[in-house]
Amino acid sequence: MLLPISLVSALSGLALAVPVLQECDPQPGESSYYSDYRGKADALPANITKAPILPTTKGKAGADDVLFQNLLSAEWAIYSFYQQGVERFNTSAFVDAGFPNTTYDRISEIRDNEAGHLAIFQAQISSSSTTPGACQYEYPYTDAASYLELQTLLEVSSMAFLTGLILQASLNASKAALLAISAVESRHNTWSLLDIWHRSPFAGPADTTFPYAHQILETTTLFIVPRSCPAANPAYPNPSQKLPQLQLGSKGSASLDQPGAVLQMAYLDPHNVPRFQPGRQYWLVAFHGLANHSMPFDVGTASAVVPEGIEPHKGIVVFVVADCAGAPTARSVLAGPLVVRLV
Ligand SMILES: *[C@@H]1O[C@H](CO)[C@@H](O)[C@H](O)[C@H]1NC(C)=O
Ligand SMILES: *[C@@H]1O[C@H](CO)[C@@H](O)[C@H](O)[C@H]1NC(C)=O
Ligand SMILES: *[C@@H]1O[C@H](CO)[C@@H](O)[C@H](O)[C@H]1NC(C)=O
Ligand SMILES: *[C@@H]1O[C@H](CO)[C@@H](O)[C@H](O)[C@H]1NC(C)=O
Ligand SMILES: CC(=O)N[C@H]1CO[C@H](CO)[C@@H](O)[C@@H]1O
Repeated sequence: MLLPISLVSALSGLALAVPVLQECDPQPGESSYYSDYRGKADALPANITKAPILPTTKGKAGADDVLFQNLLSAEWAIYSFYQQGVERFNTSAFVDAGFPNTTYDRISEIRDNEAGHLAIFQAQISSSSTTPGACQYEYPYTDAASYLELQTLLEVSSMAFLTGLILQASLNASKAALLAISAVESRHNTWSLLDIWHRSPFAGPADTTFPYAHQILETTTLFIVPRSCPAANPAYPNPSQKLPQLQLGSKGSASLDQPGAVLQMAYLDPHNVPRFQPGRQYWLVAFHGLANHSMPFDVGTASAVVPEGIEPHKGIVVFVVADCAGAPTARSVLAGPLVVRLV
């Protein structure tokens, strides 16, 4: 389909607004490189370095430098997930596991898009701040199917932290960049939901917003090989609350569209659990769409009762344990977040 001229010029205007990288590098939005490269080797042009870039000026840090340091550190993990998939699998690996013959090509293209995100985020960090480099990452997939399951979860989770980062951004340009990136992540998960899993690609009228993006980013540190990050990297995430992580307990699959059913949580690390005060009320807070629902949390059994009002089967729910209904501050969160995809 041909686009009307005015829309085409609006789109090329957007592309021109992308900050200038090194002179010879492909520019995201001005080059097909970040969509069309199909090599097995890293999709990083020579000048996009995996190493941290130290500050070259002493001025004041950019208003959103910390935000983009956090996001770039997360992006290294996501990019690496796709690069590992491109290296490990091929077209027949996915076909043999029962997936469409376009799967490997799509994974390669998403890998290229993620390389473009690296370039975009590197360019957003001012020369007065360190640009974080790559660590080594290990993911818990074992075969083509479990790889694609994790792919879907990573993409749907990215919506929840990108909307959270928009709440923290100072510059309007940063907000627009984050929205543009989240629209692309959303297309990635639309593809996998529809083509790979034959599910509805929709998330209801609004995706889920969760205000404490650094808490979701912290869950990605599980994939970092211990002590593999460059020493010069800034702390990640920043801030870091090192919260106990949640998972669904053995009875946790109680569907959220059954008000009154028991929702069972468990702690990922039995040695890192919240310290609850006797006699105090705690809450399991479920963020869904633009709203949140607070359920009294039984600290003894780590369970709560499913509330009314969660739209069944659509999008994601982000659960946290909080010491205050509605988890109104980052400090009120005592465990989580746990991102659950509704199917
Ligand atoms: C995919 O990889 C397998 C195992 O390495 C190999 O046997 C097969 O020929 C490859 N298929 C294609 C289409 O390259
Ligand atoms: C891929 O699969 C589609 C149907 O699912 C088929 O029409 C097409 O020929 C296949 N392409 C290749 C290259 O095998
Ligand atoms: C952001 O946009 C708002 C609304 O257009 C405008 O009032 C404000 O000055 C902008 N802020 C910056 C930092 O450009
Ligand atoms: C959760 O919802 C309550 C009531 O609508 C609201 O006051 C509170 O700010 C919300 N929590 C967050 C973290 O947005
Ligand atoms: C500034 C810089 O390092 N530029 C290099 C970018 O990469 C090309 C080749 O990929 C080199 O020729 C440039 O010198």
